[in-house]
Amino acid sequence: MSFKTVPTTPIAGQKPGTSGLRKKTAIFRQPGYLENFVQCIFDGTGGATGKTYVLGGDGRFFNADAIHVIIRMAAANGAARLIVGQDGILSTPAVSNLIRKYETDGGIILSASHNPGGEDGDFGVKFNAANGGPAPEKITDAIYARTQKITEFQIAEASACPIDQIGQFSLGATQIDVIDPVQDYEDLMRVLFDFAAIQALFAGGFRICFDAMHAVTGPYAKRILEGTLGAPVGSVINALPSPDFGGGHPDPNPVWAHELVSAMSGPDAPDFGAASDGDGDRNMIMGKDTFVTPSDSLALLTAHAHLAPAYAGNFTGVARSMPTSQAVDRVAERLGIPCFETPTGWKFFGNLLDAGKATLCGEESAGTGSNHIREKDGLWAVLLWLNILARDGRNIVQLQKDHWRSFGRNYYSRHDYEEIPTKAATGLMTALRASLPDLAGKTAGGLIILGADDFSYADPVDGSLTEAQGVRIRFEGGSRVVLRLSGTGTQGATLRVYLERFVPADGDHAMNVQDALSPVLAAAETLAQISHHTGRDKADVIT
Ligand code: VG1
Ligand code: CO
Repeated sequence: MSFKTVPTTPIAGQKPGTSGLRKKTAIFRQPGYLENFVQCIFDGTGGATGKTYVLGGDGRFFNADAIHVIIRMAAANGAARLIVGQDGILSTPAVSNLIRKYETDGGIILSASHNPGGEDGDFGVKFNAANGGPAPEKITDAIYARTQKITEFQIAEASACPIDQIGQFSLGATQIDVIDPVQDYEDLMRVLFDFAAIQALFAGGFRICFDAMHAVTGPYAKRILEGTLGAPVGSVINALPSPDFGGGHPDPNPVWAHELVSAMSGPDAPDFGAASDGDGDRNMIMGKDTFVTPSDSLALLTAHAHLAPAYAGNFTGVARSMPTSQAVDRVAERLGIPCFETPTGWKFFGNLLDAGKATLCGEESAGTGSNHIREKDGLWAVLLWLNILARDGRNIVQLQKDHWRSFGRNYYSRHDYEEIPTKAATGLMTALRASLPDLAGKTAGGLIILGADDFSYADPVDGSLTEAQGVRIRFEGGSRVVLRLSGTGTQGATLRVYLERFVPADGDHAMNVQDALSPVLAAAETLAQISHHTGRDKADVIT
């Protein structure tokens, strides 16, 4: 085995987005594409010499090939040790846990998360820092700067590495530990939650349907839900990770997780339904014939987290991404704890969690998590819900109704306009931004505008400023619309329009969600001229 230095030249467009570098799989498979980016991760973080990394991915097409390339590159760059999931499998939250537990220098996650996989799908690489969280902007900026200057990469000439066997091997001076992907994660969950109460819940006949969407959470959910906690065999569906996620779109929302939605409807539906995404960091929660919006889930979890051992008497604050509904703000206010509002993307929660300012965090896109790691965590959210249901005694549908009766309901929906021409999307945002200063006091769609701005975030811990994170327009009565462009797509641009309407505690909580939001959508259309810019008269995906 020998190491070689391969001359290369910069490749345009290797700029990490909301969550790592995401491109079409075919682009990642071009000679040198992955190698360039991985070398820049090492170079942009002070080199790999003597360092330890966690390495794994969500099992999508090209996962195993990429793992082999990265092992050979880490060895050639002088890394001391790699911790690799068996068969190259690790969920994003499992990686975050391993980085923290074994105090490594960081981790590399191969995933394009909720984006479809396969030869014609998407691939991605995320770098997580030593705190277990997604690299903050100053690190991703340094990595990107390197991609524009790179001249060579280092790689070992080695035959296939035995990552299918749990155990240890070495490549040059680098030690590679191939581990069981689930065990350390399960050990952590056991400490956080009242497993005995959840076991008793299942023993009493409680039924769950967990849709792993042919993605990475399958092995985790099978082992923990059906194995340790005693849910009936068959409770976890689509449990085998497949390279193209069974041809589906591993995005846990009512549109893509339709198999779960139909399982949860009708008189014989299970008591609780959940789904997770490609890399296991997101969750979707359902009751019988009921979808719990991620924003409501965050609010409900915050209100009841004290029923889980990890959060009893130990709750300092909560944080949500800006487009996430303001339901959790009301809970935080009543609990007398701070509520932080951050830009979209989990990397912005890291400092708040490290500083002990936030205990729970969440995003409207079905990401929920806590200070137990530095990523959102799909199965964790399911277990927290189960812990709450086991200890509270009410069912999820009743809990949600009671919550609205107490706090009011934030009707909420996201409308996505996908794969629109980039020029049209930026044209819409530019025109909208230009109109903001004059909006206050005007009326749109029958709603009076209280104020409008382009969200910028000053990190309360390190003071870093992140600007132009999306336009928010506030209306009288607590309604709101937010517009921003996605940072995870790989083709054209995706416009996300987030609609929210508040109905007080004594109001009507039983309206059809889209009907309830139609005045807010009308206002968004008037203010942003969506159909004019996009040429579409409605969204492609409504969740
Ligand atoms: C989307 C979501 C965002 C999430 C991000 C990564 O980003 O809106 O809330 O953090 O995906 O999720 P965007 O820029 O497309 O709106 V995933 O599960 O990559 O890890
Ligand atoms: Co994800």
